[in-house]
Amino acid sequence: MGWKDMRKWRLGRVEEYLLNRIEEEDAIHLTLLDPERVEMAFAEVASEAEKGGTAAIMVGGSTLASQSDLDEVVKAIKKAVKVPVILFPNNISGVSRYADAIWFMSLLNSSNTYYLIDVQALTARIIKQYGIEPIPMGYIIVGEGGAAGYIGQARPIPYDHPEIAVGYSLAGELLGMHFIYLEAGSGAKRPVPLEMVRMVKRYLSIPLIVGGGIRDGDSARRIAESGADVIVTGTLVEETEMVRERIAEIVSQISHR
Ligand code: 1GP
Repeated sequence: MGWKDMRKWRLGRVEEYLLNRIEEEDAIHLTLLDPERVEMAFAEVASEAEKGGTAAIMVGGSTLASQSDLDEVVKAIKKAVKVPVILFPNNISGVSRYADAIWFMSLLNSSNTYYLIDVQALTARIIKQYGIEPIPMGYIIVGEGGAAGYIGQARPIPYDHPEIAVGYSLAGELLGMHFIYLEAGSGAKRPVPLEMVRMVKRYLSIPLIVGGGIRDGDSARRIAESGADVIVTGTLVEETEMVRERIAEIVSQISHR
């Protein structure tokens, strides 16, 4: 595609789908599966999450090193669900040709240019070649930050400084990103504070994703009411046998409010 065609450029299929669902349902839920949890029955968990009402399956993990393991997991999930499978890459190993889309993300508050732009430069060409739909996203780590904060060499934004989160979120929007993701880190003891979600939402004109440490419908609802358009949970499905019910509980609390 030459630059002249760019004027006719439209949103990709998966992005369009996500925006439609947000519009129709107020807030949506995405399920994150980490291919490194080898004991997990990925296809079954994804299918149960879909039945519970999750809008898409995200696949990725902070320490994922094997692209071939990722391929197998993505293929298995693709066979089991109709909702899109979106990559959530941690590094060059986080790209699989079998996925529908990829969060083409930059860790905006990393202190290392590798996570800001270099890993994107290393993977951009194959993403285009494979025809995986890229969804540009600004990723911002707050509070504890978990493994993502540690590996990504982030300078996590303190919970009591929402104004800093506003600055990074808006910088992402003005740089042309389509989504902003406030991440407390997988398994965080405290999710992103409501005041931070509220303040970012007040200024932001693009959809806001919030994840990290969200375990139940109540906390998901409070975060959605504060302004999150997308709620991501990961650990939840690793800790329960009742994937469908637990996801359905969250979805019922955040959608059609
Ligand atoms: C991590 O935000 C996601 O990237 C999900 O976090 O595992 O705590 O649900 P949890």
